[in-house]
Amino acid sequence: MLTVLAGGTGSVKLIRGLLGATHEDLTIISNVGDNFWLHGLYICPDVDIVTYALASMLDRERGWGVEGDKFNTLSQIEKLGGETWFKLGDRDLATHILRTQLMKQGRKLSEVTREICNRLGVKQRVIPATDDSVETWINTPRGKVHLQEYWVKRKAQDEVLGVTYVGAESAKASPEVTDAIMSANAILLCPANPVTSIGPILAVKQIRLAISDTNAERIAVSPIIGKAPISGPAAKMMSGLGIEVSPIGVARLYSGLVDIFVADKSDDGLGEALRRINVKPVFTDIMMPTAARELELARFVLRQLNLIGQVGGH
Ligand code: GDP
Ligand code: FO1
Repeated sequence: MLTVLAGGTGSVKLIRGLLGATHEDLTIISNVGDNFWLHGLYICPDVDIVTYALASMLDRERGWGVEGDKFNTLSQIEKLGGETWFKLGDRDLATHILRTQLMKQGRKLSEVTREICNRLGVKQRVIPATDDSVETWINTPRGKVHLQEYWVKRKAQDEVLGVTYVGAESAKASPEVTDAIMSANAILLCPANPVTSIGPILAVKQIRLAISDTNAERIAVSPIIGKAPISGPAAKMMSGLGIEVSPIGVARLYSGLVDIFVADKSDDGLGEALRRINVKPVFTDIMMPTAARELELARFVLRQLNLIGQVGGH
């Protein structure tokens, strides 16, 4: 079994590659830090991005939402004077409506996610990191705002003074999460925003402990090449927190939780510095602009874990 820690848009590129590269039993532990309430609905962007990708219905170009979705409801919400900064498509809205309804009946997020995955024919397990509320809030000169307000509504224009995972202190790992970590053959930390995607997962103490204690081999793929992320606000967040924006900065954040660190071949001068952080550095092309590159990087990762050629690995 391969257990994967995932955020959203960057993570699903590699997850899609893994789907094509292996028959390994995949379990995805999904970030919940960017979940929020809007229009009375509970929106779980990263859980949905992963679910839609596994159901082959993710809009590949945007990296979020349902492919070919229409925005009629959003247009009408605009006409009626509602908030439209977060683009919820018509079919995407069905997920949020159903999820909110089930949660209001007292069902846990992990149960509701399982139900939605089943309905969409997803065979892999998608488990939200926690059923408790953990929200990523960004401290800016204008005050503290939820990640979605910082990123989508205000388009990351504010300086980042700090990041807080509200609720993480008391949050418990979802049932099955610790088991998925302890009993896995390997753990993969996807190329994802280390502060807002992997950070909130690791902020749940039981999860961090399990990853630190497991006998599974642990591998991470860098979301940073040189001194810049491939997309998104990771650089602004890392530098705002005083973290070096480089593969080294990411590897330090994952210190004690990762055995192998995959960085871009253009960063192969960092081998010695990575070894000093106690990770085994490996270098390859880590950009995934096409489905073929997703597959190739997934195969590379599986080879590092000796999972290709085993249990159905192609
Ligand atoms: P988010 O929840 O939408 O921010 O998505 P993630 O956290 O999963 O992904 C964002 C991160 O993935 C960013 O830091 C990007 O630099 C990284 N990323 C995006 N595309 C790629 C890619 O093709 N290769 C690698 N290695 N990282 C990528
Ligand atoms: N990201 C945007 O930049 N703008 C949007 O309007 C937007 C809508 C959206 C709707 C559903 C969904 O599942 C994700 C959506 N995202 C949107 C992506 C999302 O905000 C981010 O990728 C993650 O939350 C960051 O971790």
